[in-house]
Amino acid sequence: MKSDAAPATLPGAAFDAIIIGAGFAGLYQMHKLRDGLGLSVQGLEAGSDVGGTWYWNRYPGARCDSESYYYSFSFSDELQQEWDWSERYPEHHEIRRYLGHVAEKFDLRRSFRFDTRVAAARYDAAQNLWHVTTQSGETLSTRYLITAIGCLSSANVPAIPGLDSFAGQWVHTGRWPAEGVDFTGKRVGLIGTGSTGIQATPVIAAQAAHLTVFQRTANYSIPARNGPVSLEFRREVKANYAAIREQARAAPNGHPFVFGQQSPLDLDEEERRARYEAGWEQGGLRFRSIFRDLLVNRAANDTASDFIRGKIREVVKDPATAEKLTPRDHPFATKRPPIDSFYFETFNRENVDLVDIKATPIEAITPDGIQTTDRKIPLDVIVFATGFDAMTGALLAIDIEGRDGIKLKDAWAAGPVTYLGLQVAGFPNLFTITGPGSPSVLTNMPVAIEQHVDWISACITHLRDNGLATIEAEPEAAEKWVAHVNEAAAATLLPQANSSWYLGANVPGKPRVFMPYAGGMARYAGICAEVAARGYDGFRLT
Ligand code: N01
Repeated sequence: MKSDAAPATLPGAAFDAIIIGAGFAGLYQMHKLRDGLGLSVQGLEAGSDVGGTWYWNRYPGARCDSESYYYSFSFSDELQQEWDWSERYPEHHEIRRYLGHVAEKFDLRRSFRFDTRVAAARYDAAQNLWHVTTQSGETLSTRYLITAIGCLSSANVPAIPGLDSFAGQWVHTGRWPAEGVDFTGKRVGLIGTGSTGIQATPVIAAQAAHLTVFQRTANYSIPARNGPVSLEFRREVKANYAAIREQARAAPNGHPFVFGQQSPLDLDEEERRARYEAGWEQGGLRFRSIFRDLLVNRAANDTASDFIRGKIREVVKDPATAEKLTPRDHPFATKRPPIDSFYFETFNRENVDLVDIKATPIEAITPDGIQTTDRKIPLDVIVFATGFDAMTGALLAIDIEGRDGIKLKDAWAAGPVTYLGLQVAGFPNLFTITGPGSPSVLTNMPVAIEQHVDWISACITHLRDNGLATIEAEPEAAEKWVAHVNEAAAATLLPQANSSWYLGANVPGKPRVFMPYAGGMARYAGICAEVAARGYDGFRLT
């Protein structure tokens, strides 16, 4: 069959592909399909510009926890050679500038419609097309539908009684107003102490008249040790980019770090402490890779958890506050570990208070503040750093209907079921970039995104070259994959954090299922490559 056989069969108005989202994933997918394969592709994006997560997350202190030199695309050497990062951890403005530069360089904006939120998508078996309806009621048709909507994009605003009555301003960190929020002279309440709350706390405290942090679960955090990137470092990185990228792809989590080969249990107390101290000084997520077994051996993990608890006691001057800030209910790194710039130090400031809302829960929001079971805290601004309906929230916010009228929300009523995190049985030609069941949030995201985009693009090329028009996951393959995802999680300590968003525990009523694939990025990429090499084993191609 001719290589362009499948697209030629499409009715006139239908696109070959629609991509939802213009973040890292959507931009690269657009480039690959439009410029690489020559398909007709339409992008749809709810924001007013490119950026994805970085378009929405503009809260004070928002920066990436991956280091700038490897939190970027690897697909274009010209791009990686011409771009200069200014800091060890890129700040949100700088990442938006980077993605804007990518959009300019590859002329991507012209293929996206902005301010266009997708409301529904329906598979039409007779035509083998997806009909995609926007919130404004327009319907576009396409053969392939690709979601590039992010894993952490559906903001979780807790249903606290009285929120509507609040007379001040309230904001969610993942929907930060582009014009910013001026905290000068204000009494601010911040709810949530995940990566976001931990990044925002020191910056808000420095500006506000007073900051009250409402903590439900105490968290481990490692100092980021942010700072400017030297010219010398930049040169070295650029000279070695190929090797750095290869190392990132070969690593379990997409970070180009060498994991320690030892267990902390192999060392005596003094040497172990010296290693942890060195890791603490170096800062960042590298701390996790000092030893090989922190995420699989509870006794090994206890040594890291104890070390961090000791640091919190050293840094925070008031012992009662230090105790409240000390995590005891989950092992280190079983929830996504935050990294910070002077988070624990911030609780030594006169204008900062900590409220433990496990001990004294929030009862209500009143017109002038927050009422806990213990007292009323008057506030001018409330910041919700309460995270996201992770991994499935953004997909289920679209009314997706597959073959025979089956709705995605019904297919996933007991938790997401995917094959490789890439496809769902009953939803032909729908690809979910970094979908549940793929390593995604357990990795440095651009590595996971590039692997998915490359796989999907190669798959569509295969269909086209073989005169095929449909790919659909087999239900049995999806069931087996979910079992494997569960096995992979069970082989680690990750499921021990029972309040983790990896499990959906942060959203009331959400099924408790460990959603990302914990078997490692390199292993996962190998499985995907094998599946393709075996003629897309586990998929039905017609
Ligand atoms: O969200 P979270 P996040 N009442 O879910 C609390 C990525 N990220 O936005 O732990 C009171 O982690 C909740 O308490 P608990 C990164 O992958 C990346 O901080 O559920 N409190 C928790 O303390 C990260 O993991 C970067 O008991 C409530 C907090 O709110 C992910 O995004 C930067 C509550 C939410 O923490 C999400 O991080 C920032 C309620 N009803 C984030 N509901 C990078 O650098 C929730 N909480 C790339």
